Amino acid sequence: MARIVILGAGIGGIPMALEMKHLARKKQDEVVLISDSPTFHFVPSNPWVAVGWRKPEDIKVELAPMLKKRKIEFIQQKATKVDPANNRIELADGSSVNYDFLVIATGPRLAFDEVPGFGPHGHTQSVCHVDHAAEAMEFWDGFVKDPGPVVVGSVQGASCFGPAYEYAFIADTDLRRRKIRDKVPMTFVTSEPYIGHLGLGGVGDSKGLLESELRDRHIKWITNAKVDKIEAGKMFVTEVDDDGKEKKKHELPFKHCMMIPAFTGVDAVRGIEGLVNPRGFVIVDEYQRNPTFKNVYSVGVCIAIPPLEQTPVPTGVPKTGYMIESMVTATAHNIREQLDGKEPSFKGTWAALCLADMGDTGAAFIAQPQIPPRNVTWAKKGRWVHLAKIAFEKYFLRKVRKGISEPIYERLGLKALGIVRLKN
Ligand code: FAD
Ligand code: DCQ
Repeated sequence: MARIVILGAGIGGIPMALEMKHLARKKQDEVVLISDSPTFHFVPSNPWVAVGWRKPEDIKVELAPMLKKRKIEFIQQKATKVDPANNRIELADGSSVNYDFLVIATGPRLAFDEVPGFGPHGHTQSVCHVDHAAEAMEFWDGFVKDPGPVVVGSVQGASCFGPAYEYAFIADTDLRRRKIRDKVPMTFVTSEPYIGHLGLGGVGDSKGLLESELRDRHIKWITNAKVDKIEAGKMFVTEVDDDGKEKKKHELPFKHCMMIPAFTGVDAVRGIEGLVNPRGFVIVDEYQRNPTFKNVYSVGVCIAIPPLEQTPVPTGVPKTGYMIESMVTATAHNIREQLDGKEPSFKGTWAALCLADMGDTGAAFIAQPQIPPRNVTWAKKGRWVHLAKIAFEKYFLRKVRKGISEPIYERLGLKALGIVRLKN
């Protein structure tokens, strides 16, 4: 018998637990899920929460009942230390959990500390966690009564650019609906070398598409931007040229600011030799397995992926939902192979497929493989994307509530587009 432990119950961890349960040997294996939160959160909806289009409860799912039904053991505790040399995880209550296989799916630590004055404990709002988005919503309530300049974007070292664009367009849409957009000068500040780079060297004509959208909505932008510090109501930015040399200093006044931080791995894994890189991201091979500890796998934002190109201001590669699902499916199959005494052979396609909301419209991006030149590259704008994203939100939340590991139509729909999760 084997004890398979999944650490983290987010976009990666929940499908991981469900697919693993489905693929594990029915009588012999047990699947255990550890999370510091009693609820799942649909992170992609956080920007909607931040402007009050969703309530936090709308995008949360209570985990215990579903996991009980699926016979997955749930330990609601924060992991304080992963100890891969001893196949053990230490928990915040002082207890520990042993495993035969571990899947690390903790998502990111949000590195607000890397810029003075940055983050919910400093002078800016955040949409990276539902609790931050809930705070941002309260702030927004006050802001719309007394509006002023807004700064939105992503700082140096960020890898998750989509939500910054989404939030800018959603905030713009909300302000127009309230007929106060004219009182709000907006500036988009990003570490990307150009608008629409997205950490991916662009996807289709994402540069043209997003520049045009920013222009249409009168949102100014600064690219190649490094945020030096943030004070109450003021951001200090150094814009660099293509060689990384200082081009211009900006002082941007704001009444409201939301910037995406850089990510690192979580504290429970940081500094463990052989398991993680210097930023604390879990090192995995093409089978999602750690090369040093061969019973440890990792999926989601917490894995190490090298940047696809060096940019004048550091940026990282995004890890999006579909990519994460492909890592999950490969991992579940590979652990099953190890259970059967074989070597892992499944590789995720890591296809980047993403629906970005813009409030009243949206943009869909498909990139496969991630690094250009690509076999599939596509970016399109339309109201259907806004509607598709709402549909996907409902679908994913239902999947988590019911504990569905993978309905067949999900595969069928995407196969038609030439997108599959596993490489053959
Ligand atoms: P998470 O979903 O963050 O899950 C990690 C889980 O681990 C959490 O439940 C956390 O509580 C738990 N955890 C962490 N540390 C511990 C610990 N020490 N002990 C126990 N539990 C722990 N991708 C898309 O494809 N489409 C989108 O539209 C999209 N929108 C996004 C919007 C935002 C604002 C952000 C930040 C990201 C977005 N992404 C999107 C990217 C990506 O899909 C999400 O970041 C996704 O949540 C990543 O999934 P994950 O499982 O790696 O991490
Ligand atoms: O997991 C996903 C996710 O959550 C993190 C998203 O954020 C909203 C996504 O956009 C995934 C998988 C996606 C991509 C969803 C694309 C669905 C497209 C369906 C198209 C069907 C065509 C017939």
